[in-house]
Amino acid sequence: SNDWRQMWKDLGMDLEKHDEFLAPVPEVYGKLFMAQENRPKGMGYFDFVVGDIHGIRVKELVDHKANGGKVVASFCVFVPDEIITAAGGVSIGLCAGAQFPVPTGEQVLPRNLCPLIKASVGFKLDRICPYFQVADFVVGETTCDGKKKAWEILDEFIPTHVMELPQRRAEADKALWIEEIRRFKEKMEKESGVAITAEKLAASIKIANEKRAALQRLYNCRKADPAPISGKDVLLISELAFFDDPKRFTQQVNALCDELETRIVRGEGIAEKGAPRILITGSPMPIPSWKLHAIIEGSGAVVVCEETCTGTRYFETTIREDGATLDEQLAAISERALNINCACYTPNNGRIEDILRLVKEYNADGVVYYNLAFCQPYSIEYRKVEKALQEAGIPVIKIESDFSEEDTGQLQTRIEAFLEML
Ligand code: BJ8
Repeated sequence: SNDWRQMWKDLGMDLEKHDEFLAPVPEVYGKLFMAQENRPKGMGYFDFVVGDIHGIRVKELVDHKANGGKVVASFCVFVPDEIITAAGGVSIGLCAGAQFPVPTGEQVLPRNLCPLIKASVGFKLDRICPYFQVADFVVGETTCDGKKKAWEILDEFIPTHVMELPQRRAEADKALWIEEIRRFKEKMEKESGVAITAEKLAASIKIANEKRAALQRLYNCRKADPAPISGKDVLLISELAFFDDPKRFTQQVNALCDELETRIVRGEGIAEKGAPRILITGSPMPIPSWKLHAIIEGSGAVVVCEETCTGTRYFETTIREDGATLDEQLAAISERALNINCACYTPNNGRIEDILRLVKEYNADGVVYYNLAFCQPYSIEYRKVEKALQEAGIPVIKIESDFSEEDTGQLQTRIEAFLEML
């Protein structure tokens, strides 16, 4: 609408490029999402959010800033939202899953680098992401080498605070991370002018935990056969979890779960009963990287779980709510990150245990190991995961890809062959 154009302009966006970027979305979205038969009605809210993806929510953030609040962008589930919210800020997860800004990212980054990093930086340079434009600053982390070094470049374009994330989980690492959490708390207090109290932090921990609980409930629904909702729709919801107002989002996810739980009782599904059930594990799938789900579900299978940061790694680890003092709360927040099994840790055997557990919990027939091109931590970890799955008799296939559509045909052939084997 015209209102949004003025807002985008005020945010310093490149309107022409932005039009070009958004132009194909309605058609792609219509084909992939709206055309699904027997889709849960509760998806209506999420369709609405996507339909106005750069509108109302951005306006809320602009208004939030006009009222003196901060908007903080981040790229990793380790970054503690709770501290941002406790200082009256809004946290936005900005990981990017589109091909469009990748060539621009390549102007300042090497080409043989993870597309997620190139897209993220490309979005800032292209000035086509209003969330990036509205953000006061970015929080980066020392996870993989690619991200760690990209923050130095991104900092040229938007202030970037880097949290040093431990690589292991020994006592020294725990001490480092809690210090980083404290340093971030001080940074947030300085930026916002708001003192973070135990009371405020308790409230924001609760909000974040409720969001995680709603996502867990949604995932639990997928354990039914037939699955009451497609993997695509759940992936979309997980992606929107990083942008939307947390309270409203939680309410909408819970409303959808009410409907799904009724469907389960009635034996209603989005796929046929007995359709092959797939667990995806690996690199994150930020919006709009829907390609793999589209191929798998287009071939008659259903994705029932994602062991990714746009999946279980985002919500399975919650924060203890029994901390009465700030120190106890900060300790609880720091524990959470150390319990997330990201391949950036060494060793990271917890991830293998998670995958084996999730295959059982979700009754998966096979595992698709999704590796973003040039993502080394996940690519290297494949060997161990593959071995554990083979020993457990669970079929697995490794798919290495990016956000472009160039390899769709080839992936389709490989996935179909894999599904036939199950
Ligand atoms: S906790 S997975 S969100 S670091 S895909 S940029 S690892 S080269 S995203 Fe991640 Fe946090 Fe870990 Fe999760 Fe690097 Fe790999 Fe790219 Fe990645």
